[in-house]
Amino acid sequence: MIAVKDDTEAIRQQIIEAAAAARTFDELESIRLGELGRKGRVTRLMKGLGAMDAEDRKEAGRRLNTLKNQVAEAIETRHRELSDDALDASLAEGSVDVTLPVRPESPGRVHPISQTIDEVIAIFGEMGFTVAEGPDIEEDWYNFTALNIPPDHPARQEHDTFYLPGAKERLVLRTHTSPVQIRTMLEAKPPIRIIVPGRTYRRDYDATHSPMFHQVEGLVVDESTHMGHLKGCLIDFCRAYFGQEDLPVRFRPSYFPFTEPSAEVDIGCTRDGDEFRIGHGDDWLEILGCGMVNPRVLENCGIDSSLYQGFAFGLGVERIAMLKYGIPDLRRFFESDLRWLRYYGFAALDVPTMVGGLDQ
Ligand code: 2NM
Repeated sequence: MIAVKDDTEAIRQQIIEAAAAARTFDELESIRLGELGRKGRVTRLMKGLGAMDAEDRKEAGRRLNTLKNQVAEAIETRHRELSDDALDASLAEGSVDVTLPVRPESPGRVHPISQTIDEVIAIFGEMGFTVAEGPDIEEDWYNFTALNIPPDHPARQEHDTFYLPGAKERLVLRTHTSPVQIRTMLEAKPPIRIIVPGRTYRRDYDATHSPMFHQVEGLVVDESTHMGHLKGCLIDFCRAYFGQEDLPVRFRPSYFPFTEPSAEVDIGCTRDGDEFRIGHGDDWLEILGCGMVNPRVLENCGIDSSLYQGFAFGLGVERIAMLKYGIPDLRRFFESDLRWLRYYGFAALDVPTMVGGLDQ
């Protein structure tokens, strides 16, 4: 019926050459359909196998299968080459010389993460908090043990946390900024009133999680600090940050190893499918976690828990930036796409202050 041997050899040559010569994805796709599609040439040859006698079919079947695989591979190879070329072209087109000096007539934009952190600092600064910082690479004791996080807690598992290789003391990329609170309590005597903005790291990556993200945590420790202070402070923060004096704020019981009692803080919103509006409504959005510092944590830091008590809280910067500025996908924050930054970024001199509200 068909001289399978000669045919396959000629067809193979022809297709491989055609695939290698394709200049666009469309050209390549029409070659693929013409050969391997439902009515493609190779597909038709394979359908012809049914009409052969058993002996010929065995030999021809083997040849056609090999042909099909080689053709598919040639097409895939060309597809990869075209993708690489497209990437190279877009990199060349969008290249940025980061060594160039600033042009005063067209200054850069402030990244929404920096802007949001500055806004949070302005609000808590007004309440008397100072900013504390610490290392991104931490020891296990500061990141977990001192915070009363038990050995079997999921946050400690390899699966969720980046551990550094080769160290005798197990080093981790901090999973929250709380180790800075621990370092502060070890070094300073109460009263303590700090906020801690910074980078944090967890093994997670999708539209709402990035392996590197930002938190602001806060800590207040004094002789008579109580839950009322926690509530007043965080209600004020939510209302100032979202610029709504009567924003509904709700405290919902929760659990953290490092606080007791613990709560999640929600703000009021109206939801309509994926769309929502912050403010009065019959729905709630979670925006931060908080609680009274567990006395064990105070004792771990050498603070006498019979004399002192405190409250602490933590929030995700990307999350509150997305909510306030209507940014839909978290992954864009870290792609350094100048078009995105021009759109969502802030003017360099738009420094947040509490005078006249944050978002004039
Ligand atoms: C949160 C929620 C609740 C927190 C506790 C502490 C420390 F060190 F004082 F114990 N720092 N941060 C804390 C408490 C953080 O983040 C959602």
